[in-house]
Amino acid sequence: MLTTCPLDCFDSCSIEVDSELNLKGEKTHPITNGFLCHHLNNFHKFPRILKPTCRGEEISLDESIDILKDKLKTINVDKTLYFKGSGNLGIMQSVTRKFFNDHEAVIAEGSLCEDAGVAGIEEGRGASLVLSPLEVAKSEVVVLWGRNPSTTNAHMLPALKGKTIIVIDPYKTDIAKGADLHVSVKPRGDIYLALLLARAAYMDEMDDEEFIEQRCENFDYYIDFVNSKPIGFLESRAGVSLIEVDKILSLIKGKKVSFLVGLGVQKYSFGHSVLRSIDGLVAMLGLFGKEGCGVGYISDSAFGYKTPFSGTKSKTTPLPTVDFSKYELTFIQGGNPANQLPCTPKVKEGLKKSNFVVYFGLYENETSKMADLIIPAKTFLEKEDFKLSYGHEYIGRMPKISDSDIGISEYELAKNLTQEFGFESLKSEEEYIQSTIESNSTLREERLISKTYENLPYEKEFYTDSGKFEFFDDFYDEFGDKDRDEGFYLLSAKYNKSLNSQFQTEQFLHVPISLGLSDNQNITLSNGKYECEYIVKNDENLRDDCMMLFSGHKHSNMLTPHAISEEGKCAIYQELKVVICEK
Ligand SMILES: Nc1nc2c(c(=O)[nH]1)N[C@H]1C(S)=C(S)[C@@H](COP(=O)(O)OP(=O)(O)OC[C@H]3O[C@@H](n4cnc5c(=O)[nH]c(N)nc54)[C@H](O)[C@@H]3O)O[C@H]1N2
Ligand SMILES: Nc1nc2c(c(=O)[nH]1)N[C@H]1C(S)=C(S)[C@@H](COP(=O)(O)OP(=O)(O)OC[C@H]3O[C@@H](n4cnc5c(=O)[nH]c(N)nc54)[C@H](O)[C@@H]3O)O[C@H]1N2
Ligand code: SF4
Ligand SMILES: [Mo]
Repeated sequence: MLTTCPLDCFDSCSIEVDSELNLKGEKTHPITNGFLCHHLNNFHKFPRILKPTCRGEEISLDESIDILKDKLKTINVDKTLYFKGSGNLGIMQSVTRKFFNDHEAVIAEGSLCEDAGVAGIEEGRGASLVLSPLEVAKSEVVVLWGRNPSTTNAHMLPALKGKTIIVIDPYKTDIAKGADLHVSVKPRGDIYLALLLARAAYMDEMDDEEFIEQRCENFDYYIDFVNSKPIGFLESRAGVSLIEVDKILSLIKGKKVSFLVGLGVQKYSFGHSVLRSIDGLVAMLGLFGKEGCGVGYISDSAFGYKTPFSGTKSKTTPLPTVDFSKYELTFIQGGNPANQLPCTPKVKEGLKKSNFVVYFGLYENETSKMADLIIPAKTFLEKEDFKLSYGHEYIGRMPKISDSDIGISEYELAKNLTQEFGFESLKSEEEYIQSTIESNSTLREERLISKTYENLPYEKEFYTDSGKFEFFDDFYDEFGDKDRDEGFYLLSAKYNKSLNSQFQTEQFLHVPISLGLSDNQNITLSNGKYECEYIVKNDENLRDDCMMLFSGHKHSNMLTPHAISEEGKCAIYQELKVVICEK
């Protein structure tokens, strides 16, 4: 049978499952091309939670649900919090949100991931559409800008073969090592680099006058704004020289260029402006809506679709800075906030104070260890679902393939609670799934795709009120005006054997060789408020002003800030610098 990988990943692989539940990539799927990655190749090896527990004691599934119901009935809805992570991106995962919305509990809303960048994209383009590997394959040049597909997007790699590759990343990634050009931008410097590129491209008359005239708004203000920034200032903020800028421009001039932008560029308070600056450059070059061109980011997978479960009766609280201590009942599904939320000292303090924490998930993790009640989930093979992709146009069905005595599905749990509380009954799973698929899908060679991609992205329109691309003409960088020289940027990147904190994580602090530290030595870092000890690994791929932790490291968020982006309610992991504490 066929299903789809549930994980938070660009590729949404199509999977063949045999009668023994062995998983293989579907050979004829245009994106999956017959291979899966480490996570799904080893899926059955990772130990899952088998039994519900309450304060450490094993209980039956019915008992666990009775305890949850009792808490829901006795605790005030204003003191009840719903928090959902991104462990499984199936549409049906949010059915529990519907229950908590009907119950009028508080819903943690916002993003640990891409939403600062999305906010900027929506300001300029109106919607964040996918740039599929099938389109990237038609490019002549690919710019990997704060994105690392060899780890995070393996099914993009075939599309990069034979192309001119430019990597813009403070870390020398594996692809950067073999690239035509690697630009080791200063962290937080991408907006200045985008402006510098725009300025130099304009001087070189690379602006696409026809495209700008017909399809864009506000170009005159934009170019005045770009030209008002002194070149030396832009070079120093970007950490990139005009010579390197000229090299980039000479490689992309007159070519079909895809810009694949990742999380790296927007882990900052002004992340929305960074994406807007990159989009501005690309629009000025006239590279939207044309074959083999455009900007691809972590896109809006549900664009054009009518998704169920997004009721708005409830109050909300911003997810990246949620204060768990305010809640007497905290329900956490499919996430690991005690590891993945910024500023985990504060998160853990809050979880300790929250009277009753429920963890509904597949694996033991830092959060399950702090939970009062643990309810095991079913795996994606054991429940009905389907998935839209943020990296390509194909829609993935996820039918129930096997039975299991372990755990409960999100749908069954929500149905049970909905009945108990006398709320309007849920529709059948099939109804939710079918109506969502029908709301915006069509067939391409007998496979379901999103109708949005019958045309090239933005070929016909931008999705702004004017229908045109809107250039920006200002931004605010508070941090940039403070002392930028002291301490180290603490980068965070994804690890090839983990999916954030799931599966196999890595436990080192990567440091630049120039520091002269020894491998496996312990050092303590501080962000001015909290300190944390780490084990060192020398890494020749780092700039001298950077250190790096992989997402999922047990202390990856001990020193990240309790703060939120200016736009998009998004976490901003790299806003602060850290210093080494002298012993
Ligand atoms: N194997 C694996 N795959 C994954 C994941 C995983 O955990 N493991 N996570 C999935 C998820 S949730 C997401 S959101 C995607 C993310 O996918 P990506 O965006 O590709 O992932 P990141 O590793 O967060 O960031 C990419 C690069 O940004 C660089 N970077 C850091 N700071 C800056 C900066 O200031 N400027 C620039 N230009 N670059 C910078 C990092 O060095 C890194 O190489 O990947 C998904 N795929
Ligand atoms: N320092 C730092 N922090 C980061 C990042 C970073 O790069 N650096 N990346 C951020 C990003 S991009 C993201 S997307 C977030 C991700 O943060 P989280 O959403 O917390 O993701 P995971 O760590 O993958 O934890 C997901 C959990 O979901 C559970 N799960 C899996 N499948 C199912 C299921 O079908 N049902 C249920 N109920 N549970 C399931 C598993 O038990 C797993 O432990 O982290 C963010 N945090
Ligand atoms: S590459 Fe991504 S979608 Fe494919 S199996 Fe791995 S995690 Fe799943
Ligand atoms: Mo993410």
